[in-house]
Amino acid sequence: MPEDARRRTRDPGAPEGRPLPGAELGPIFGIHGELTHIQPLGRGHIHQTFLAHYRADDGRVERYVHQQLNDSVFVDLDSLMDNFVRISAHLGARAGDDRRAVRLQLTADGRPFARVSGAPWRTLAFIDGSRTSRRFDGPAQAAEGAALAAGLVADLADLTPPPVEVIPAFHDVVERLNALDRARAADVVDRAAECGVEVDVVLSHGAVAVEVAEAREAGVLPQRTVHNDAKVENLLFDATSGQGLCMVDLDTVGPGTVLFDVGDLVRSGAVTGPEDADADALSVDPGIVTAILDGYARAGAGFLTPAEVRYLPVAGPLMALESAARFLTDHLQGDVYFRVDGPGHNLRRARNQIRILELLRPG
Ligand code: GN1
Ligand code: MG
Repeated sequence: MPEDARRRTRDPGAPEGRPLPGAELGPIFGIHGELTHIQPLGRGHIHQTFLAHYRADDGRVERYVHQQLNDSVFVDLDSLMDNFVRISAHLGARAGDDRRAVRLQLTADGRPFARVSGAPWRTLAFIDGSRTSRRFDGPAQAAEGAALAAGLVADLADLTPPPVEVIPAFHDVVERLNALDRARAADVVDRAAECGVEVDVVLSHGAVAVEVAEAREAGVLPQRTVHNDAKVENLLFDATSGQGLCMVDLDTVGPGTVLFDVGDLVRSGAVTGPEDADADALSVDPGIVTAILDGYARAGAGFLTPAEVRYLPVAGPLMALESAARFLTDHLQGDVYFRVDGPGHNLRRARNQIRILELLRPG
């Protein structure tokens, strides 16, 4: 291993100084080159993701993404990776261009993930010349991003059998609100007093969750295979042209309503700051909200029902509400789910999402 890679055995940005993976991963995943550089990638709250450079004998550099999977969040890794294999293969066959789909790099002995010193790891091919955004830079990019999300649903409509739901009731927003109520009552880390106002505000918005749950139950909002984590950071764009390439982070792809994806696009893409920015500084750009909703309706015209199109404006408030409830619940439970940079991080995220909810639903 070159000096550079050997020296960087700690991630300086991580509060716990988490170790960087070393040269042992390459051979496990059938990568023959020499590891020349490795660094943390992205801002995911669940897995730990790294970008690794390998130099082959002929001098060519190939880049791969190594991910240490969080198996306390995804407890059934076999189902997770069975979904992943089928979804990525299906999308890859559709794309016909290797920059337009995530490609899984199997282990040298043909498995989708490997245990290394007890920890589960998987590897993906890095998509060259791609970039991510934290939010949409204008209506054109918003429409492009919405088209990627609608395109994914269109492409997965004929994946049979459909992917299973790997985290049960993941977007059951009514249950998320009940869980928040229970977390406040249990108050296991003695934080309920400091965030009682926030909990009350979140619970006061429950009507939108009930409305959507009823529409789903009645079949007014059909069940489809959707992404289920369509925040803007999970969209890849061409670094030069800005054109949409594909969606990444396919772990939650499974049953749901299109509102989950549209809502995540709105709550993450139409706001002026990141998910943990102070709430006071935030605003929502109505032009971008419109571009997302119109862009999704246009790109999804081949499959969306009139009722789904009618419900699209509810998506942003629904997912901001769910996110606020989840961050607040995690704060009340002692920050056991989302990665945090210190105490209060989840509370800041929750306040941010409450602000977005209020900006999207004035009055
Ligand atoms: C998590 O893994 P990441 O950071 O892309 C979470 C999403 C949340 C998101 C909030 C499996 O996504 O549901 O919306 O954080 N994923 C899981 O940023 O819980
Ligand atoms: Mg994710």
